[in-house]
Amino acid sequence: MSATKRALITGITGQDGSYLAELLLEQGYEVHGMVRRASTEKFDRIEHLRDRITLHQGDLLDQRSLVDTLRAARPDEVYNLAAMSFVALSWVQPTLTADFTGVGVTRMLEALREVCPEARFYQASSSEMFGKVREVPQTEQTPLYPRSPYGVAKVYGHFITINYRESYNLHATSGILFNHESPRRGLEFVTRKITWHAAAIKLGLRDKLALGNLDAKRDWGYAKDYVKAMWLMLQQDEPEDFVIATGQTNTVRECVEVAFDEAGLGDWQRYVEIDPQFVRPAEVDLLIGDPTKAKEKLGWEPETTFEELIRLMTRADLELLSK
Ligand code: NDP
Ligand code: GDR
Repeated sequence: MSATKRALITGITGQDGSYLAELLLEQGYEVHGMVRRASTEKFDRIEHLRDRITLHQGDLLDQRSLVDTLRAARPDEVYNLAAMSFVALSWVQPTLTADFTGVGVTRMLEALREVCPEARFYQASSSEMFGKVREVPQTEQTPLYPRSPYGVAKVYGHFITINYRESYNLHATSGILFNHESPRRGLEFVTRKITWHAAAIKLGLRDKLALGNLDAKRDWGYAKDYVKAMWLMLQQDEPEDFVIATGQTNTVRECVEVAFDEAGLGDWQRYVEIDPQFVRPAEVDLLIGDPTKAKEKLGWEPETTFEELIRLMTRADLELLSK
């Protein structure tokens, strides 16, 4: 291992990838990212890091590019964050989701086995794997029952990571992360959709916010806190899986209430309408995680409450849209 640690992040252009890149740079890592080609360059979230990171062209659908990326980056740690991550779209593109989000993990693990089997591997598993509630709160031992093509693909990625750890003795870890959000969250996810619309309505840029199921409950944390847990997991001597969550659950309705309050809009019901197109074919009704193991073994704890998170996101959107 070289004196300066080298990390490769797939999905570096995403919400988590950008925060993780910042964290690893602060820790003195040489940071490499894998990006896929697009006809327009959309590197908004990592623009401020561009001169401090090295980017490699690659795609989870293409084995050759994964091998070449690992050869070029020579990482000590690989964070596999790339995925088709929007649950609702996974019903529209189910096989593509399976290929990116599921089988893509095997491609990455195969490339790692070939090029750098000593490297430590992090897989971005998800609370969406719990799906239909079998146990409250959910722990590392809770049985999985995914409720979306995305959730099913993540279960595959989760178990192939465990299987490669056990079959080939890799330092491979799955982080079962519950929902985490930030001002960098994509606009299609419900928290950001709400905070953006609250700001837009306040500034007179929109009149209404159309949502689906207001009763769904999620355990929402702050992405910046959660990427620390990813890093801590790979610093463990033995690879193990961890639930990362706040232990608190809130409804989508409560998220609306906090955002509209922060925007100073008064009664949110005047602006919100229910649109069936945002109701899912099968819903995950309740997620609440138990992060005890992460607290005990990693010393990790969330630092930001749900209410602080939604308020900071709303303020960020007010600032963004005021410009
Ligand atoms: P984002 O949607 O913000 O980012 C996804 C990233 O994956 C983007 O960089 C995207 O690149 C990249 N990507 C997608 N498909 C491919 C592909 N075929 N080849 C290469 N790169 C690809 O997701 P988040 O940052 O929120 O999440 C990171 C990971 O964590 C994902 O795997 C997600 O499923 C998982 N997760 C997220 C949670 C959350 O609440 N945020 C909770 C639990 C798990 P591009 O910019 O080109 O689209
Ligand atoms: P989720 O996040 O599906 O939990 O997946 P999302 O923010 O999309 O939905 C959360 C809940 O809100 C309800 N909802 C709506 N959702 C969206 N997107 N748009 C709406 O208009 C709307 N109205 C109500 C949903 O039905 C759902 O119950 C996220 C992703 O980041 C995954 O990649 C990750 O694995 C999981 O979190 C943990």
